[in-house]
Amino acid sequence: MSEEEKREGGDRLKLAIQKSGRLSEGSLDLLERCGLRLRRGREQLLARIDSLPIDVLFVRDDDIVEFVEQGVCDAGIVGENVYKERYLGEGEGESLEVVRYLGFARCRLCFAARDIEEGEGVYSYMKKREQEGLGVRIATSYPRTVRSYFSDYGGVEVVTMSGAVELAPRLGIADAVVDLVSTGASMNAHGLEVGETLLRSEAVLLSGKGGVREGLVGVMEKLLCRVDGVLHARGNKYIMLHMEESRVGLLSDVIPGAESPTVLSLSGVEGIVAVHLVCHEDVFWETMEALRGLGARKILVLPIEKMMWEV
Ligand code: PRT
Ligand code: ZN
Repeated sequence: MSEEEKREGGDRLKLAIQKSGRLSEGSLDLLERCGLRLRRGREQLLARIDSLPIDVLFVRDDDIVEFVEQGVCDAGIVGENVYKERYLGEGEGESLEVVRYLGFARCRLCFAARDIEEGEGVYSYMKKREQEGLGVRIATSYPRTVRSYFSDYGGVEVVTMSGAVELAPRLGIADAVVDLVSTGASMNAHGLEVGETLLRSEAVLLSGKGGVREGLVGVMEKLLCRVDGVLHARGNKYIMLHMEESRVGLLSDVIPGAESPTVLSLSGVEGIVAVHLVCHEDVFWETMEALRGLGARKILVLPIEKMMWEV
């Protein structure tokens, strides 16, 4: 990006998101739920938002941390794994901070090898290799994270690969791998068993540690408030049901935060009321069954789209 482009729109907050990949859909969905509609042509790398002074840049995920660090962008959405990998470098990334955990693109950075049990710890694997007089070569795209994690173990050699890491043992390049896993199917398809988890990751919103540029503080606050509203709503459900009025007090045994629900009378019906309440977690079938156990009927569970919930 040229100096001129950097200066242009200096009063607008620049947010970097992944152009295309596993973070894109979640990032765009979050922006939309925040009411930030993008004006974007198909191949455009930058899109304006009309409702707030925000420009969105579409880039490769690997560039996002660096862009925020260099001040090319004010904030960015990236996998925590990518941020941590950079943060572990000599001083790099230290000027950044995670301002929100966003709850999508969840995955684990895992150790995997052919000759281990599912979930096996690294320590027992290393011990076995040591007893056989062998060291371990680990292929990964996350060399800093791996070196740091294995710093207490001797005899570990890290082989850095930018992709196709799962193939390394079969190709004889390495004995084991450390790579991202969500279902584990890809590892298994390459004959590898998934062992210990080095890092759990999800998408995060990053910005500079000292906050954003002076003129953008208010915009960032607004953005964070909307993000919080979306995140909060995601973890909450709205429940409506009918039950005996005398049993309403028992609801808090089943649903956390149900101490003061809205109770409405039903016209022409004595002793039975309609109850409306917000449940601060996902509602599973077990919860529904427990509600029925309390005598609740006509139970409806609704998603909440947005929330501003001051207690
Ligand atoms: O092109 P660009 O550089 O922008 O994208 P990229 O190809 O480097 O990244 P991308 O889009 O693959 O992933 C972006 C981010 O998504 C990662 O940094 C993680 O934070 C997150 N994420 C979440 C994942 C996965 N889930 C995931 N499953 N990243 C990669 N995978 C891989 C996994 O390694 C395996 O190869 O997906 C494959 C399928 O996984 P299984 O376990 O379900 O078989
Ligand atoms: Zn990438």
